[in-house]
Amino acid sequence: MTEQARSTAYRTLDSESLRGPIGDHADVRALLGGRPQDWQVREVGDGNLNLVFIVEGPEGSVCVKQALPYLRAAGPSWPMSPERAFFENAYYSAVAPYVGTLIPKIYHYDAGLYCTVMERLSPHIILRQGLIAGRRYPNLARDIGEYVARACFFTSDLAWPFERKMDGLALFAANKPPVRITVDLIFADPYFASPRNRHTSPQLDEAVAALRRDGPLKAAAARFGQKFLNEPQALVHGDLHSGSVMVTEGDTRVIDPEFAFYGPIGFDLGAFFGNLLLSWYSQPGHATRDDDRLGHGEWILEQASLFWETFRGRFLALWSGHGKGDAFPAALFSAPHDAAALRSAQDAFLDTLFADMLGFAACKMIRRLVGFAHVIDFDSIRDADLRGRCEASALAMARALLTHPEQFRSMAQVIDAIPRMTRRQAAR
Ligand code: SR1
Ligand code: MG
Repeated sequence: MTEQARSTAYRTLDSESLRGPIGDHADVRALLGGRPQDWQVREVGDGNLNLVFIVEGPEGSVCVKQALPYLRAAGPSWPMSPERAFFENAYYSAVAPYVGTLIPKIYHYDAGLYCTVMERLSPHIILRQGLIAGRRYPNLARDIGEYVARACFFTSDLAWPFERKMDGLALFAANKPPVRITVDLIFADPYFASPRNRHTSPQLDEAVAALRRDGPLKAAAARFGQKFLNEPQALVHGDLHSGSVMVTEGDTRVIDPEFAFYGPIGFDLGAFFGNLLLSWYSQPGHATRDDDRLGHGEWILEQASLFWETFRGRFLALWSGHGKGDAFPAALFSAPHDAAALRSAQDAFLDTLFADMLGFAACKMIRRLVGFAHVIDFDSIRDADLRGRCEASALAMARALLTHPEQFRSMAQVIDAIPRMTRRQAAR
């Protein structure tokens, strides 16, 4: 069968049937070495949506990701177009010139199988698992801050003439199923009694009932939902939580951009920031006799702060050095006396991104605590009372971020509002 014929027919791959289509690519065969029938193949996907295979040959290994036509987490009763794999590849192509080695190498995309052959990241692990295990990553916050600044700046109207962004908008406007999931699972379901929701019960029953009675909170979440749909500032990853980052001590990679679309920059910022906060709130649940997690908690908060500062600094530097777009045209600010006005406008824009980051972070936290798809930061805490206490504290912080934004104008105010973990809490 030719490569073309194989790639036209979609079927769900398994560890036997993927050998044919993968083996058709001479460069992948060379990378793996040996014959397809001798390769070791195992399915390792643990996410909500896709199949993920590791293929190992005598010379090397690759990762193969295939989009299923339904949600893996729910099964065939919840269909979802596998087209998201196309947009994942389109996103990688769009940001690759700007983000260097912060994304994996892509070897092939099979448009018929909705399947990508990419670099196997090893010995990397998923960041969320590393944070649960109490590991530290010295480059992480700077790398992700740089990543979001570069990916978002260079896909915004600040960097290029608007025609370029409009082409991107037209392309990614078709990535509707992931946007539908976000609209429903982040900005709607958590705030009413949707059958898809779950929470730690009975421990969180009262907190969840209070959340669903809280009119100002629901209005704030709805405003961020509206912003999500109405502010195509840049091409955003769309799902930049700690499960979408793979790490070693010295290397950071962003993966899984299948939710990519033109949206608010604060959505990516908030995803990463909110998941660091979730990790912080889950730490008492991972404390042991030997490790009270107090130091780890402090480190996580330092990273949250460093992430924002890195993003802010890099975004401003790019704006000053590469602002060739139709937003804030350079011609308007060419005289020395224009510098102050531009600087003030830049600061004001970064302030709006900061506020957006916090609001979206809060929405992301709430959905992981009381919505459909939870996170193992909390789910792996077996003592339900302890888990409930951790989750209730995280929920309270998220509610405060959404309902009292005036109290969180700076990172210091955010960090100060996070209750210091006590030795007693950590030891429980
Ligand atoms: C039903 S899909 C649930 C979540 O998994 C993905 O990682 C996204 O975060 C999505 O919201
Ligand atoms: Mg994902």
